[in-house]
Amino acid sequence: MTITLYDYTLSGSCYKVRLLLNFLGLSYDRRQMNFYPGRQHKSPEFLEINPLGQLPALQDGDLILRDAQAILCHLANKYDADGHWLPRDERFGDVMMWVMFAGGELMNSSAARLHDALGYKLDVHAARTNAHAAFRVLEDHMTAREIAGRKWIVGDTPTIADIASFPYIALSGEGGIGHEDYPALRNWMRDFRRLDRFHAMPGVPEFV
Ligand SMILES: N[C@@H](CCC(=O)N[C@@H](CS)C(=O)NCC(=O)O)C(=O)O
Repeated sequence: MTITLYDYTLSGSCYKVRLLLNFLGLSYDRRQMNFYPGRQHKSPEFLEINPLGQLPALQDGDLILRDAQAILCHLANKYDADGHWLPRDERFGDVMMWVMFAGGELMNSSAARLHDALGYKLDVHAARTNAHAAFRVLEDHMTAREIAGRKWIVGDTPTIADIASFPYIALSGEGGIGHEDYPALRNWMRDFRRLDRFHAMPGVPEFV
């Protein structure tokens, strides 16, 4: 079965999907989209794939999916038989809660970055304020997890909750959102970047 990722290298949302594909060791066709300045994600051809005109999108056989979080769930459900990345036990709801948080509140960090990097017209002050509020929620959670001797958002091993949350925290400096006030998030990002098969992107280098 061929997997095709409609991708843009600098997109943190596409990066979520590349991370899981890499962790799972899945090969895939990478359809590089000219997001900027070409706006290929708004072309009639791509709107047939995703009528929202957003990246990423994924085709897996006959199935076409949009939304990074939905794609992570699909890939983990289909290709991660032992449930490492999406546990099917009592951790499931907790993982999904944080995956939704990554696709919701944490996207304020993406908005601030799009404003600063690509000149998107939006209320960047509100985006930064909301991103900091979201970072604080995860910082408090990860501080409690550290005290309990745990490294990951849920359970004892990384899950798609960590994958979905990582990019827009790691890239937030590009939207004027620093990590100074978030020591537990800094520790968590360091551990994430040390994972086997971790995949870098511009702005998020390999751990050295
Ligand atoms: N809910 C989507 C949002 C993805 C998203 O915001 N993608 C950006 C690129 S990083 C995009 O395509 N923006 C174009 C637009 O919204 O018009 C997801 O989480 O995958």
